[in-house]
Amino acid sequence: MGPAAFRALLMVGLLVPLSLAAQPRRTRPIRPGPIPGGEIVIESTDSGCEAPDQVDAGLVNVRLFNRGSALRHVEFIRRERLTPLSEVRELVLTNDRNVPWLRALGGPAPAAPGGVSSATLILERGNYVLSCVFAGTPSLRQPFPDGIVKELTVTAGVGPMRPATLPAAELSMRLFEWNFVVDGLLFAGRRTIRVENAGRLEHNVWIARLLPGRTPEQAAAWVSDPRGAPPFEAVGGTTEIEADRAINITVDFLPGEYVLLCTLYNPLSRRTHIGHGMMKAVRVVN
Ligand SMILES: [Cu+2]
Repeated sequence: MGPAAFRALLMVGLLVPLSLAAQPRRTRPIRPGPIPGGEIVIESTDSGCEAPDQVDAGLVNVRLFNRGSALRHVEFIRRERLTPLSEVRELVLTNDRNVPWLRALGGPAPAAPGGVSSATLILERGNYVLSCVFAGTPSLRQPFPDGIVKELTVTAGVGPMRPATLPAAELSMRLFEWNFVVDGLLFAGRRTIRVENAGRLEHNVWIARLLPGRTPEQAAAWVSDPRGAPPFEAVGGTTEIEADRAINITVDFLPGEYVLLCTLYNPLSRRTHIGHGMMKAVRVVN
C-alpha cells in the first residue's frame, strides 16, 4: 500500500465515526413476545357483523376483518343495568351515550375495506353490548339504520383464568381534551400501542394514512360529512373508551403521513371533538 492509499484509508477511518455520530439517535422499540389472551374474530360485511355472543373473561385480542365496502367499527360496551336491548340499541344508535351504566371499553376502530383492525382489551364478567355500526358522522343524533347492536355475555369460563392486565406495548398514546400525545417515534411495520384515556370525557382515535397530496383537514372534513371516497386509508385505532381506561391496539404502518382523529361528538358544546382541536398530524418513519 502506497502512502497515498494509506492516507485515504486513514481519512475514511476518521470520517465514518464522525458521520455516525452526526446521526440523530433513533432507538427502535423492542417487540414484546407472543401475545397472551383469548381471541375474538369479527367479520363485518355490508349486511352485518359475524361475532360471538359469549366469551370468557380476561384479556382478549379482537380482530375485525372488514369484508364490506364501507368503514365499520366495533365497540364493546359494558351494560351495568339490565335495560332492554331495544333501549340500549336506541341510545347507541342515536349517539346519546350520557348514561353512566353504559361503560365504553373500546374496540377496533375502522379498517379500510379488505383491511383488519386489531385491539386487545380486558373484559370483566358481565353483560355487554357489541356495537358494530358503520363508522363516520359523529354529529349525530340521527339513527344509523344499518347498525348492528347485539348482546355479548362475558363468563368466568372453564379453563385457567385469562390475564387481567394488558401486556406491554411498544409505545403509548394519551387521549385528553383536546389532543393526542404519542410518547415516541412511529416506525413503519407492525406496532402495538397502549392507548390511554387521560381525559375526563370518552374519546376514541382513528388512525388514518393520508392518501398522496391529501391533508389532515380534508380527512377531518370527510369524517364530518362522509360522502365519496375518503382521502385516507383507515388503518385502525380504538372506538370510544371511558376516562381512566386503556386498551392496546396493533397497527400495520407504512412510512408516510398520518392523522389521528377523535370522531366523537360533544353534546354539551354541540361540537365535534375534532372541532375542539382533537386532530393530530403524525409522520411514520422507516
Ligand atoms: Cu375525543
